[in-house]
Amino acid sequence: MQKKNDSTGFTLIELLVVIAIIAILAAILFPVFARAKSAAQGTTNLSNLRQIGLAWTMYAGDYDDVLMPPRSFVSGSKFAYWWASYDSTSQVLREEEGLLFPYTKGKGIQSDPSWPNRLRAVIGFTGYGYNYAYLGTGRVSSTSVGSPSETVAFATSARLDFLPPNALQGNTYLEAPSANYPTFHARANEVGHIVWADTHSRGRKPLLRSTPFASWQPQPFRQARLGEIDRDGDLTTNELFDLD
Ligand SMILES: [Ca+2]
Ligand SMILES: [Ca+2]
Repeated sequence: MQKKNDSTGFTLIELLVVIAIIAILAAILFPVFARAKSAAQGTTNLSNLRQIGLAWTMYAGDYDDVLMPPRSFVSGSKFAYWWASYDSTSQVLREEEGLLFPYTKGKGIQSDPSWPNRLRAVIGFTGYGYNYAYLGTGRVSSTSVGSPSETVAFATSARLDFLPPNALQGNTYLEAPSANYPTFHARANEVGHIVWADTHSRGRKPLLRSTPFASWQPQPFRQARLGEIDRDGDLTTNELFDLD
């Protein structure tokens, strides 16, 4: 005659061992999956930024080597920006009328698919910001950029909205350190991504502020992983943005 518990297959101890093994495997694998996801996110950003950088170079090629301006008048209350056109009267945004659209040959390059920001109607679904202060004045020749491989063109960018609910929003104009408003956004494994003026793209950790600056406290920016792109640690100089 068989014992009753033979037919159950597992003893309680065996079941507990199996559960423990599954728990250990999950603990090992989940961080791996999370890192893989972040790595994939970084790859998308690098690819998008590189295409934006190439499109930006082609734009200058078609306009007597003058680098893309911050915006271009279309008609009435409508302007074209690098990512889209926007009519402030009708509040209509058209990505296919963005200044870089003829060169990117498609929608979506201006957005980071892993960071679905749709919080600002005026800029739409964007994930990157332009070094507008130095490169995007509409009067800069591409030949006047002194060291293109050390000059930021575009980077992953966001901004803090200081109105409730203090959302983290897309930002299309990247600020240099001396502007005292960190907008370089690290959203993949604490790394942000940059396309430089020579169109090479790389990941980089933002310099996160630790002391009060202008009228701001550093904590909200640190928490949001918003920082600076700077080489010498002196935030009054913009050596990675300027034309020298
Ligand atoms: Ca500096
Ligand atoms: Ca420089």
